[in-house]
Amino acid sequence: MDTQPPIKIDGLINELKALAQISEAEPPVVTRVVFSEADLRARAYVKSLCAHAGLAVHEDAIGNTFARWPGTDPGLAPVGTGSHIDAIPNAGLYDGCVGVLGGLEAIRALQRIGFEPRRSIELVIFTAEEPTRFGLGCLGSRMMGSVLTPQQALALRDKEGRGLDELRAQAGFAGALESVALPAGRFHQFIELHIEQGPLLEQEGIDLGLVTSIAAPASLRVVIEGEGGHAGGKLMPGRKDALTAAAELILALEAAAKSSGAIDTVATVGVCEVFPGAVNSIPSRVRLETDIRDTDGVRRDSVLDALRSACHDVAGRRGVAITTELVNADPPTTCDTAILSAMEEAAMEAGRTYRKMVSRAYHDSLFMARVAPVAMLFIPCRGGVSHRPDEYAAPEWIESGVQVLARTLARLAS
Ligand code: HGY
Ligand code: MN
Ligand code: MN
Repeated sequence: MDTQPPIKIDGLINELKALAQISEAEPPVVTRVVFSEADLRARAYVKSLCAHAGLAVHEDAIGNTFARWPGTDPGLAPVGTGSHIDAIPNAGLYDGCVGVLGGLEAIRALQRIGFEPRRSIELVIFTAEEPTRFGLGCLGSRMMGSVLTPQQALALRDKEGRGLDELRAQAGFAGALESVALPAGRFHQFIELHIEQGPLLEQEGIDLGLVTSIAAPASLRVVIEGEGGHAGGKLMPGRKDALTAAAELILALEAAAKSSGAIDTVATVGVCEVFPGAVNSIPSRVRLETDIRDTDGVRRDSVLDALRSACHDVAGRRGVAITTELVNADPPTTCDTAILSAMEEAAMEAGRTYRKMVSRAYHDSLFMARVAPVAMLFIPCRGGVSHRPDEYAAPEWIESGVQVLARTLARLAS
């Protein structure tokens, strides 16, 4: 492509900032949990931008949103791009949103130079990429990829006990859940622009990451039932403290990840719910939500097994009851070489530096890979920081990513 698609980076930054103002928390903190009032306002804002760009917008039965730029050959499967706009509590403004608003800007830049795609180009905004509401990430793309059935989705509950049906109806989404699953071939290819959520690109001074594989995420729910009691009256011998038992499990999980033999193995306990949660009452029940990932599925599963055996060991030694529930254990995905080549050519054409790399975070592309060839394009984020309000991507990083995304989309859609 000899004409440089003109990226209006100032306008894009303003849109990202405007989107960030739509939050359940005080700006600059972004919190936007799926189906919340803020989520719905954010969706309305992004859909208005898509409509203003002349895209045909529609939503599926759980709010996955599709904004299509019709191609000259409507009979061909479209090329997709996009990401998510929901945000975990205490998040920043770039995670997901760069892929949605950056994808829109890539389309607008191609429109500005009069490019006419043969294949339609479709921007996708996935519902519930974050696990905050239901404890399971990528709800929308899992259902699109038929990784999560409607029955499994209907069984999910948030901490108030509300289910998908109730919440999606309140949000104004209707239709059979079966209709969310995409038929094979619905998309020709799919590419997602995202911040790296790691430090490598910035450290190495490289403009772009061409993602070759996406790590395999798993989540194990652990519930420890001990015996409560008075913090003063109950002496230490014979206690069945659920929280000290949980503490042993948390450290065992950390040790298992650190001793896996690979730097790619990570494990986190992000949720620790203590009951009754009174300072002078011995914890009788603890719920742990654990997050275990690796680029290698077998290694990841060995850490899951180490945690399960630690549960068995601690239960026996401490006389507590421990139950585990596997929330998800997804395989890693390998990105498509044809899309990677198109991205590489586009980066060279745009004069940007790049490197191949893995994605340690999971993304909707992990599940879109079930129905189409996928790849991801990373831009740096300052200090590798993400899932924090100080998450930051410099305008020149974003511009470089959108520029190469636009060129890649033009290649794939020609
Ligand atoms: O947790 C993740 O990897 C993603 O940011 N939801
Ligand atoms: Mn995230
Ligand atoms: Mn994300």
